[in-house]
Amino acid sequence: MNNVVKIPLNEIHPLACDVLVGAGYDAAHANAIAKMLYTCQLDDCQSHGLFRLFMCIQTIQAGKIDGAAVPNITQTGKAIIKADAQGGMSLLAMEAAIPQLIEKTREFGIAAVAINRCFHFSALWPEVERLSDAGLAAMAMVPSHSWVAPAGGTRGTLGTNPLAFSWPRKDKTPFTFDFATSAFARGEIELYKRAGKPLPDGVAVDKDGNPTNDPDAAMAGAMLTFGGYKGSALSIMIELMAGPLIDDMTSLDSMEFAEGQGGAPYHGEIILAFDPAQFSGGKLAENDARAERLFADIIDQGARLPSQRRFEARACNLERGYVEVSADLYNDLRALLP
Ligand code: NDP
Ligand code: PYC
Repeated sequence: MNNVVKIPLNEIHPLACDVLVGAGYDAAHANAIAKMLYTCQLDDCQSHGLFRLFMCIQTIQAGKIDGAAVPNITQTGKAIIKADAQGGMSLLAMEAAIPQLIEKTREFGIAAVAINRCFHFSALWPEVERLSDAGLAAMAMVPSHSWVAPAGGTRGTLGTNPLAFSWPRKDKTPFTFDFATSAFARGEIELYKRAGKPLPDGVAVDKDGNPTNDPDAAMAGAMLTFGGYKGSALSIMIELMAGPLIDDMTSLDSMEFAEGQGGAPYHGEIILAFDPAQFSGGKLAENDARAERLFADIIDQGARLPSQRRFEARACNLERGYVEVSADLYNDLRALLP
């Protein structure tokens, strides 16, 4: 970033809340969204930090979301907890369900939350890290809109479909990854467009199916999955696990539901949690040591673990007390204030 603005940490949440409440979200939703944006911005996750305020505002302007929806949690005694977001943003439903997910995972060894009927705009790593903070391993998946062509195809069928995983580590930051199964997240292409930068090869094809490096042509055409047919298969799995498995929409359904309007996709989300104490038959220390040997061997050869950049960014931003965003983004964000 060339021209940057420093935003003090204590100004991020109020800035986001003022924008969200001004746009029509109630205080509970605004607070949950602002917390998520703060968490991502603190770790320099630019595509899903404060930048996502634009998507949140477009979503409410599109008129389909209920900015005051109260989530309904059911099947609380079972290993599969249902969290109906009732047409609101996903985050309040997620927050309401996580404590029960932790409790049921400790009881049964494995449990899941199916969030239904939610609008979804956010990164998944903060959710799986809530679970690894509680000593559990966890995975989360969501579809999005059918912007992404399957391997060998030319038109959007799949979503950008992120997959997040977190593994708890004693006295250390967890092993976490969280990435779109498309070569680039849509948010990342939007940031390239804002910066006037060409995309690298292999990210998208234009509307005629030809490779393109132009962000506008990519968004009008079809994005590509990462890793060819392998990413494509993972993406299809996510469609199934976070769609039909939990009685909710695929990315094709979600795109249709949007009727051409902008904003966050509307669909479901699945979060799975695993209790290492139960899976390992109580041999936790022995198996923690096995996992640590694996991580050590990776680091020893000069490779880095996913999330390492993020944890370093967090430490740096906490120490200096501010985050940096591009001046253009900051000005556009301030223009959203009522
Ligand atoms: P990135 O490609 O930027 O990074 C994905 C992961 O890979 C991160 O965990 C990252 O760690 C890690 N990583 C990056 N480089 C390396 C490396 N050299 N060695 C080891 N690990 C590495 O992610 P995406 O752009 O695909 O996704 C960004 C965000 O967008 C995600 O949080 C995702 O949840 C979100 N998203 C949300 C969607 C939704 O519908 N809600 C849809 C699509 C995406 P680090 O952070 O430390 O660099
Ligand atoms: O970046 O692909 C993306 C995305 C879709 C919905 C929220 N983020």
